[in-house]
Amino acid sequence: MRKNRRLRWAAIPVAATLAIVLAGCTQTQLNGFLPGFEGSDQPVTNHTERVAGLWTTSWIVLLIVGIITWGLLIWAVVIYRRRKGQTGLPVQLRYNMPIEIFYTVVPLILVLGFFAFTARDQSAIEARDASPDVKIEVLAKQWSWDFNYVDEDVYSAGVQAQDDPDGAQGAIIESELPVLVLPVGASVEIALESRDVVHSFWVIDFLYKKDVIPGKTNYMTVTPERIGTYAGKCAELCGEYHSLMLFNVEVVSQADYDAYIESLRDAGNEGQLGTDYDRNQNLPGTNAPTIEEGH
Ligand SMILES: [Cu+2]
Repeated sequence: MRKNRRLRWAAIPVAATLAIVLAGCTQTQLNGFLPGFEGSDQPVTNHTERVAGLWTTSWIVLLIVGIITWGLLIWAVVIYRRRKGQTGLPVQLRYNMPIEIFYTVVPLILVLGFFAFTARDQSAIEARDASPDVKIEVLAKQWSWDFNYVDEDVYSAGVQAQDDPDGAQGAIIESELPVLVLPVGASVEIALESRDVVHSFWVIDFLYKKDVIPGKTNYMTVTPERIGTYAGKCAELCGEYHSLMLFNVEVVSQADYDAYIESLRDAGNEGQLGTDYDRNQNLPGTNAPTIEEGH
């Protein structure tokens, strides 16, 4: 009883300190220093809070394990160090059943816990929407991106980042990067395809990347929730100009999205970019020569 009351009194300063410390934290710090949380309480996509939650919680658990382990290590090193005048081996300890069970069971629980939470979050993030509001087809190529707006039947074709001759060394002309425009609040399904080698579609602030593999279609399902421009890049070394394989994702209002689609139509970008420009024309099931034809 007395102990309980003391604990309760102790909880007040602890909670107050915690509140003050956390209140001083920026959104970025609270979310484990992941990008995309600065400047707004609105999450960038419907998945970013889930990703940040898994990341931050894992870090906290692992840091506690780390502090306990480092503490015990340093304690053992200091207490059991060789003193002046000591000779020979110290007392050798072995077959301590309780300790051995402890250091087998605790890591097992940790690994199973991390696995369970990761599997839970991954299945939520990877769940496909049966009827997405917007369907996009992304075609990766050495060294840029083409975007098909499937329902609207328009496209935009990209080129690799262009050097800015007036800028600093390594500067690029931002306005000439390929742009994927998405309406805010809409459930988007992005089909990822490659024209040549393996690439990886990475929108940094979406906290998500996925490999783009020739001959295979990967899917990304996401609802962008904050209007803004988000940098994207290829995250799989794909050749000489991999570093120039940049793009931007612009999340805009529905009206701005409709206007953008119209502008593509006005520019003559009607229809869909197909496999015609694929460098790989010999994938299984396409026009690879068979033995009968080739002999
Ligand atoms: Cu690439």
